Amino acid sequence: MTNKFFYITFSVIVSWLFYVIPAVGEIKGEEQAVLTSPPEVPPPITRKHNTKVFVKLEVIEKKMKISDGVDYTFWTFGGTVPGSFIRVKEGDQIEFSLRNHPSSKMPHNIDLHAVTGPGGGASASFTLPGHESVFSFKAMNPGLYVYHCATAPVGMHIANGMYGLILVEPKDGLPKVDREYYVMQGDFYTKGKYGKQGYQPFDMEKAIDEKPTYVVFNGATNSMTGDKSLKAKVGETVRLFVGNGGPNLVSSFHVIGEIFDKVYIEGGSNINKNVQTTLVPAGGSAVVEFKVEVPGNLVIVDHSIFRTFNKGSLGLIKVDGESNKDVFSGKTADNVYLPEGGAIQKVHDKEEISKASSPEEQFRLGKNTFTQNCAACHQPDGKGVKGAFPPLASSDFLKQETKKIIGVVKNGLSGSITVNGEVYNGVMPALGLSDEEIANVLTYVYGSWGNSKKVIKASDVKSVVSKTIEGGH
Ligand code: HEC
Ligand SMILES: [Cu+2]
Repeated sequence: MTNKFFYITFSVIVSWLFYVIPAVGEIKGEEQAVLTSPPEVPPPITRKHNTKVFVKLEVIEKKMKISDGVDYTFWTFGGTVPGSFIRVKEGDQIEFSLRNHPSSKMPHNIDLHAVTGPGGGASASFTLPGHESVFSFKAMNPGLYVYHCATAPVGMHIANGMYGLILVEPKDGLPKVDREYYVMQGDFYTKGKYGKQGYQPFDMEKAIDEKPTYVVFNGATNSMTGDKSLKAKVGETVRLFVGNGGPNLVSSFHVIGEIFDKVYIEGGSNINKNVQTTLVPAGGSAVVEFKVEVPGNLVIVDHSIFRTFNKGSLGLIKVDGESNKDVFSGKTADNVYLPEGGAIQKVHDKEEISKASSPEEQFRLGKNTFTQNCAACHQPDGKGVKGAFPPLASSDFLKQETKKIIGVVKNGLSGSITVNGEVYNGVMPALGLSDEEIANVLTYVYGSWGNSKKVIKASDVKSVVSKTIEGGH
């Protein structure tokens, strides 16, 4: 009796399995993959079935800007660094064709971390200039995967920009969001120092020593600032597909002014919630999601922070919309603070500042403020750093209305500006100085290095509207 029952149950299950298993893997029809350049991402996949997907990717070696006035020979997948974004569905059959442009000097190949098979397809895709290789694979595991060139010397091919991301969407897709962007970090090694103008060749020694000249998102400094900033509106949800091509550094990926509501750790299926900074290894990825609640600039950085301010790992997300004072008030008070004990020294300083009635006194105090707050970027001699921080010495920018210049120091500045004929497209943070300090430091700046010798009063500073402070933690 019991045996018979088991036998019947068993045969029902077996026949059900035979029915279901082929259906799961079944491939219906075929289509061309939509490929996009960073920071764009192909649209979500809406079909419910698996299909045969054709991916055609072209390797192009070409000269492009790595920074303002600095050219570099990149080796690219699809003409951009990082390479074209590829989006398929778990269970899809992918026929991959790698084409190496006839003008290339090198053979190249591709190792896709999404491939289950030897070398991720590397030897199957080894391609000489003017040739095409074809191989196919099944997207077995959902996740966000790095692909890269794996032709010797591998480090050099990756260092020249040969990497990108392929997303294998899970069976049931990803939750709907309002915006998706593609952001990939990489470290670069040039003969000349950071910002050194003109053509800069690859420096193998620096690469071996793991001492990058540039650490950037999407292949160049300022790839996502000014007009190229990513965009979002208050109330929207944003998903960043984050990758790190390396070749050497790991990224402490962080967005200043946001908390990641969700992180798909290492680009896999596990989700961490409420994350401030997520580690993205070289040759690894993460998917981060957050809702934007207040307007302003969110700053994408590698929180190994010298890389951000001195090597280029900085991007912006411009959020437009209504402010929400409940979520973030902006500065609501600027009071005198005189604790007991600290009083003697402080009272003295305060008196000095408010007492700085003479321009000479303002100049002297302003020099201190400059040394402590400005010199790190604009340099002690005011000459700045070419390609990164504009000069204040004999700056033609300073000839504009004083109101505008006060606004720069009070509220910060971003976007493209021209100073003495050089274009700068960086971010100057609002430093939270008092009106007196701003008056003094500008009196010092105007009074130095061949500038116009204007004297700025605290009341002038007070009359300039202060905007929501951006870029702070
Ligand atoms: C973290 C680096 C940094 C610090 C600190 C900094 N600046 Fe700037 N500053 C910049 C950058 C970058 C720009 C250019 C912004 C752009 O291109 O949009 C700039 C632009 C300026 C400009 C206008 C351009 C010019 O060259 O005339 C002035 C004036 C200026 N800063 C003054 C100051 C003063 C005064 C301080 C100190 C109170 C200061 N900055 C601190 C980075 C900095
Ligand atoms: Cu290559």
